Amino acid sequence: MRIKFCPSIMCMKMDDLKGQILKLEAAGIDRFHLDVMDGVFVPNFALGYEDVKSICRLSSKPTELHLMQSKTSDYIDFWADAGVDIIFVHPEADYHPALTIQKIRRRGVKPGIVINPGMSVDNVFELLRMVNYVIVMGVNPGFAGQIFFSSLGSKIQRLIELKKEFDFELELDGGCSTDIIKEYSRQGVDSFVLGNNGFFKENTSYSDTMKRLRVLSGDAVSSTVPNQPKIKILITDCDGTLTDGKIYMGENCEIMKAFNIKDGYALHEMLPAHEITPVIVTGRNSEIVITRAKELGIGEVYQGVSNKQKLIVELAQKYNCNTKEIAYIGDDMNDLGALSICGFKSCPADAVNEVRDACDYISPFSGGAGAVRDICEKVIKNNKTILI
Ligand code: S6P
Ligand code: MG
Repeated sequence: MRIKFCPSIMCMKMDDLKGQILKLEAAGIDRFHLDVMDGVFVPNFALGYEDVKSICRLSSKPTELHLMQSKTSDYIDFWADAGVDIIFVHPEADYHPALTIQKIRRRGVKPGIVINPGMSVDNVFELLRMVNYVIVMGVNPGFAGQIFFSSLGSKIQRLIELKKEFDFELELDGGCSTDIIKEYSRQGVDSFVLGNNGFFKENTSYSDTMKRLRVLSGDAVSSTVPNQPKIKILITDCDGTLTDGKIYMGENCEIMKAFNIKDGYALHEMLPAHEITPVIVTGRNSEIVITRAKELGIGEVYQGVSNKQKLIVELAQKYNCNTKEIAYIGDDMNDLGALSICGFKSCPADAVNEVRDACDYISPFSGGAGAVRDICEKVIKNNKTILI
């Protein structure tokens, strides 16, 4: 799923509300985060009814309201009337948070809960079944520009697991620096509130910052490289790319690896149908790779390759093409040289950071979990948009 980015209106220049909203939308944000603070639940004030109503009217993107307000339950109709799409409440603000959630849903608005740094998942466990969204606060609520609590990792991990069972979207709010976004988007957090940390205090334009966030969170926006020629060869590494990187060893030293059927279809059917030659290049040696390649009809398999970059130059000569007409998929440090000379540089979501930083396209899928299929589709799609 594409990561969602939700700029916090509170951190925006308020002297040009309409202009800022339009700029943010043009930059590719996903929804607006609107903080309401009542001076009681948190020691600060932010956004009133008329502000929220204007923002909802001006925005063509969904709006999410983060209510930092005591007795939230009494105000659900009031806020729903302002036209928001999602309402987040702090469970501790009401005696009966489940009732508040019901009230939100009855108004046709999607409910969410917010878990403060000092509150545990166990306290809100039953509510997780009732909501569409869960925010983990990275800071104590009330002010922008604070630093993300470093102790939240296990709480976030637990919610990443629970969201599969309860089907909610998991968002982080407060202190979402680029490092935090990079780390947690890879782990499975779905959305991030953008404030002073990773967005409004950056020196680049909203558009450029959004592009950078999309790439570092593994989203697919920068997959078309300017002046990219058509791809003729797609080279993939094996371990960690065509597989999940694990090697299963039996007691008699027999080794097993798992390949993904969807990746296989792309290499066997889709690439040849689009005149792209699939190649496997790996640093290890294994009969398993030969067997799998045979099954897929891949004639070009190079194993035990210590210098992948050199091999790519040789392959380009053999196929009478430029290395810019080669796409490469790799996941680890020994792929960096190869990636540096290929025209389309890509990796699975769980590639090491150095490789992710070097790539044009980071698949949202991990190695062995469909990354190669996804990248093949991307390359084929890009080829179709290139005329020569
Ligand atoms: C904080 C509020 C947030 C802030 C956001 C700003 O109480 O809930 O939504 O607007 O945290 O982000 P940053 O990067 O300045 O912390
Ligand atoms: Mg907030």
